[in-house]
Amino acid sequence: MNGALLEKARQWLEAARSVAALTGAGISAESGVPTFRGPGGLWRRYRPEELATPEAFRRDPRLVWEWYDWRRQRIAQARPNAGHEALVRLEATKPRFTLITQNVDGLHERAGSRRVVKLHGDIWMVRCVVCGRERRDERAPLPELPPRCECGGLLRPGVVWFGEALPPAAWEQAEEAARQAEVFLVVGTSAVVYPAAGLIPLAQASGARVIEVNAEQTPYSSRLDCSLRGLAGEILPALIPPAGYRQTG
Ligand code: BV8
Ligand code: ZN
Repeated sequence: MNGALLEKARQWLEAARSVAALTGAGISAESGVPTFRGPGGLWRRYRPEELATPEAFRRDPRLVWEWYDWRRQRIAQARPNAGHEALVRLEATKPRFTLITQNVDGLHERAGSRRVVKLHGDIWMVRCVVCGRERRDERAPLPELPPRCECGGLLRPGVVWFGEALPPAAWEQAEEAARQAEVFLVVGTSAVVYPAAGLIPLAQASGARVIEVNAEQTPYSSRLDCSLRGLAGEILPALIPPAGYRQTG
C-alpha cells in the first residue's frame, strides 16, 4: 500500500470539517459477516439479486427467510471490527459527520456510531405484510420460518429489496450529506447497486475529495482522488488513528 497516498488521505480527512462516509458489506467482512458479491458471499447456489426481491419472497417466503435467518445468526455472532471503531472516532472529531450505510447488520450502531443513515433498512426489523406492523425481533435463530404476525399475516425482513424504493427520509439525508461533504469516504462497497452508488459521483460533482478504501478495484476507483487498496480493518485505523497516537515520520 502506498504510504504517501495514505498520508495525503489522512491529512485531507484531518483538515475537513464536513465529512460523510458511505459503507458497504466490505466493512463487515473482517467481522465474519459474508459479503454479497465476494468469494464467501454466495449462499448455497443463489445470488442476492435472486433472493432479495419481493417476487422471491412471494414465491417462496420460507427460502428467503432461511437466507435471512442464516445471515441473522452470522451477524449475532459477529462483533464490530477496527474499521467500524475508526468511523466512531471520526464522528467524534467532526463538527459535521454523517455515516451512510448500505449494510443492514447494525454493526455501526453496535460499535457506537450515532449519526447512521441506513439506506437499505435493518435485518433486525420485521414487518407484517398484512397489517404493516413493524417491530424489532433479535431472535437468532427464529423459532419458526417464515415468522408470523399476531394478526396471522406473514412477517418480512425490514430491509429494502431490489425493485423497492429506499426510505425517502434516509435517501434525502444521504444526498444532503454527500452534497455538503468536503471529504467523502467510500468503504467496502462494490459500487454497483443504485441509487446508493450514485452518491459517489454526486459527492465528487459537489466538490468533495473522494477517498475509497477497498480490497479490490471498483468501477469508480480510477476516477477518484484517492483509492486505497487494502482491508478496511487495517486502513481505516491508519487513516483515523486513535487519539494521542503519535504519527511516526
Ligand atoms: C430501486 C438489502 C427503484 C437487503 C440490498 C436492472 C433490473 C432491476 C433493477 C435494476 C436494474 N438496474 C439497476 C437496478 C436498480 C437496482 C440495482 O442497483 N441493481 C444492481 C444489482 C444493478 N436497485 C434497486 O432495485 C434499488 N431500488 O432502484 O428502486 C424504485 C424507485 C421508486 C419506486 C419504486 C422503485 C434497491 C437496492 C437495494 C437492494 N437491497 N440489500 C439485504 O441486505 O438483504 S442491496 C445489497 O447490495 C446490500 O444492501 C449491499 O449493501 C448492496 C451493495 O453491496 P455491497 O455492500 O457493495 O457489498 P458487495 O458484496 O457487493 O461488495 C463488497 C465490497 O467490499 C467489494 O468491493 C469488496 O472488494 C470489498 N471488500 C471485501 N472485504 C473487504 C472489502 N473492502 C475492504 N475491506 C475488506 N475487508
Ligand atoms: Zn399483522
